[in-house]
Amino acid sequence: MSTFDTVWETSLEEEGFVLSKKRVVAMLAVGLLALAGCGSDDGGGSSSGASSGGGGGDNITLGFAQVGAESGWRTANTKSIQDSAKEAGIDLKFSDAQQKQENQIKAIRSYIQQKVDVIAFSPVVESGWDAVLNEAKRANIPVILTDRAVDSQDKSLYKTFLGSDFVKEGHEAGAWVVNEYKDAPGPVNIAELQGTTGSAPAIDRKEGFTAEISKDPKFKITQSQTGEFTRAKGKEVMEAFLKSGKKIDLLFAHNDDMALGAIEAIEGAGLKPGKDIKIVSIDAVHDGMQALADGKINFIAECSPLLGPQLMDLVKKVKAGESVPARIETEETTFDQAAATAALPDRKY
Ligand code: GZL
Repeated sequence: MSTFDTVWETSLEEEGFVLSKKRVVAMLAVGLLALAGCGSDDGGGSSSGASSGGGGGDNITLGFAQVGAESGWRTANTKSIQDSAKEAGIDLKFSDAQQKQENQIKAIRSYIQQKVDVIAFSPVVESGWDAVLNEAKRANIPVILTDRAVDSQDKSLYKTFLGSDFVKEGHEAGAWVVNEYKDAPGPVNIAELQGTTGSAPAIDRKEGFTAEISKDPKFKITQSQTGEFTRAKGKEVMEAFLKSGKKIDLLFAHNDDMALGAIEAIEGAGLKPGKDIKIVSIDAVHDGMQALADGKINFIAECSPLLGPQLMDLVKKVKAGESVPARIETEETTFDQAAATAALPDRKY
């Protein structure tokens, strides 16, 4: 009889349980299998459980703290991450912070307590991450930034950044405006729907756009406010812009969802979006591309949400201790009406 058997039999008799060992081992096996499928404790927002599968992940557990579900872009980004984790055989613990930084910080802390192998997240805003990222560093859990960046000066707090160049997207949108109005005498009155205040895309897109239009003083941003990257808020703020009585020649929306909300407001005011008020946007999600093809939006700079496959490759490399580039930017393009019409049938999101 093995030592285990001796200890096992002894402890059970002392406890007064009369259970055959076979039955107890079977019960333990069932319990262990049930534990393997249990969900995550994200500490905030909503979460989904481990989604292992696919094989090849060598039992890697990734904790991902998502911004929220504020836009079509975010929905596509979440799907890409969840599908890619399954495909890569990586166990994904996922949380939705509902656009609140405190929920993302809680989620990261819960992943540290659960001792996940890697943490990845899209920081809802640029600032306020050093404390929790230092906690991950002290716990020897590597962190990958996806989509949005942080403004920390300590580059040792994360292994890499995977995402877009938002400043470039702003330049692309602004350059289209400068070209579109090259023969117009001016003034060209611009309303701006900014993304989430303090977020990297909002800060950087504004920087790039402003750099382009300030090449000619006829361009003036006469109204600018955050629409929080959502359709509802974009509509609400655009209604206020329209009610201000200030002339609006063009709307610059930091994402398609706010542009789509603004379209509802413009049509509600009896005006034609894309004609009475031209619209320039960023993302190129399906509904934005449809509005572009329909002539209600005039130009979109693409921002790809399909970061999942690259993220999972990075997770495996980082877990294996391999070196990875400090910054990995996604390939993107721009669309006018003809390009959107041609691209729509094959769009994945
Ligand atoms: C950009 C991403 C932004 C999108 C919005 O990478 O962070 O957040 O442009 C989304 O649609 O809400």
